[in-house]
Amino acid sequence: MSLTPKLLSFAVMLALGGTAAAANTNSPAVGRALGLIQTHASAVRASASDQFIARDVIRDANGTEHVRFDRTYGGLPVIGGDVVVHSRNGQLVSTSLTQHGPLTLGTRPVLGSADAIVAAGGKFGSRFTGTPGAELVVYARGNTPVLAYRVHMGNDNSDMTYIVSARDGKVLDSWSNRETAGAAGTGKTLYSGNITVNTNSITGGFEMRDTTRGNSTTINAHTGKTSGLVFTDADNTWGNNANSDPASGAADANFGGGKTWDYYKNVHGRNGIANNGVGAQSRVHFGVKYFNAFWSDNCFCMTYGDGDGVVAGPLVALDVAGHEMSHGVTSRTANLTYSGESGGLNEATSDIFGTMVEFYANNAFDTPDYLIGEEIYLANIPGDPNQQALRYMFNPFKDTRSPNCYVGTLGDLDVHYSSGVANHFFYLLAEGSGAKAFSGVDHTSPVCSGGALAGIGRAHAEKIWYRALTVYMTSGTNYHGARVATLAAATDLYGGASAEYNAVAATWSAVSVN
Ligand SMILES: [Ca+2]
Ligand SMILES: [Ca+2]
Ligand SMILES: [Zn+2]
Repeated sequence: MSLTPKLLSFAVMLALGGTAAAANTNSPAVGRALGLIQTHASAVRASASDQFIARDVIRDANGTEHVRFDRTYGGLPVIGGDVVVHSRNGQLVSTSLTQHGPLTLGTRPVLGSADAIVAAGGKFGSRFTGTPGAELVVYARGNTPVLAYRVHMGNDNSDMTYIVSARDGKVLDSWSNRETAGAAGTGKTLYSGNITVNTNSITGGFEMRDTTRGNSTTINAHTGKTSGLVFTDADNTWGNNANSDPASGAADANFGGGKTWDYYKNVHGRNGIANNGVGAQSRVHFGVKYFNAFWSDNCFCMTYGDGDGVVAGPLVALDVAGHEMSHGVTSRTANLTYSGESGGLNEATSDIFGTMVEFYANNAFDTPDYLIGEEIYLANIPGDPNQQALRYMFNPFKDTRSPNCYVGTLGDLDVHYSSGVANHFFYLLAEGSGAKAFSGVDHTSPVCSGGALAGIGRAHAEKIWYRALTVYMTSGTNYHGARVATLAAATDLYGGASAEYNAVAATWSAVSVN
């Protein structure tokens, strides 16, 4: 039987599903993917009774589209029937799914829903609260799809789903809705107070694996230089807010990784560093007195040293985490070469987004500012207006090495200093020039030429930089090219005659980039 008539119902489902589904399911990519399902029914193992409801759309920089659908069969949800359609230029590239074949089963149950609830109660016990719900579904996770009831049953301590055969009442599957969403533990960090860490239940306790963020893991390198094992814990309370417990710094790294993931997801619609939903690994306690942190594309991981213990503690502060992970974003987008002016722009991109992650998290113990790495300096006293930091975006030359203003020889400097001009640009674009304070720290920012600047706010400035990075910058972009790229981004986002466009132009000129 042809799927053609079903296209109409696809369209209707899409319209109805629009508000409940993710915002990006309004994308035209959904229509294209539905068209591909129609012409490639066997690739998604579709039957004539199937309908597909878009749940997520990811579009890569190269135009490749990944549209995720849930499936229904005769109007019943199909558990295990979800599919991702990967396409490029309107052509099917591949599909991702686990359903073994097209569904052919009947949808008339032998048992009623009350029978299914009794069967589930045989597993859960009688101490459930409220009225358990039972819904007829197709259970397609096994080799032979069957008609079943999905029973939801819970109390204060437990929240369970049972799959009960609609033919004979056998409990086919069950899972805890709390565990599949990750277990929420407590992290006692070094720099960010006590925070929630998403972990994973394992036999005998928990592991530091965030199942809600692409299975990001936190690894203990045990002062070695090779990889180690994932942190585990019996009671899901991690660390003691001090270095005496190695899990404290792990909690910081986990927190930084999680906030960075959430920042890119919620502010920029990016699904993980590589935009593929896969979480990165964080490795802490690397080496002995190692005063650095780095991102590696090879291991898709961040590595944090413990600092020298004299000037600095472990480099697991939130802005450092955001900085390192943003190198991964850059490498998968503009891929700015890590030398010369493009290298400075690469470093600045990491400082910019590391700082935007700090503002996004808005943590009470690491309040937001435009300093990089201030939390790791052991001599810093909270509230002191003069904090020591690795870099100062509002006035880069405060470190006596990073120029505030563009000069032709900028590209000869180390990339951590040639980043200064772009950091300065971003600060001025977001916040404006002159005297200002964040978290009690003086942020007075000078201009190199022209009059005072007002700033357009962080929310627009970060969008402009992200679009410039992901759409217009390339590996060889220099400072002039960054000006061109951000102007193009501002045009796309706000219009060529917008206040934002004019501010981008004036702010680059204010740091001598023309
Ligand atoms: Ca801070
Ligand atoms: Ca900071
Ligand atoms: Zn860096």
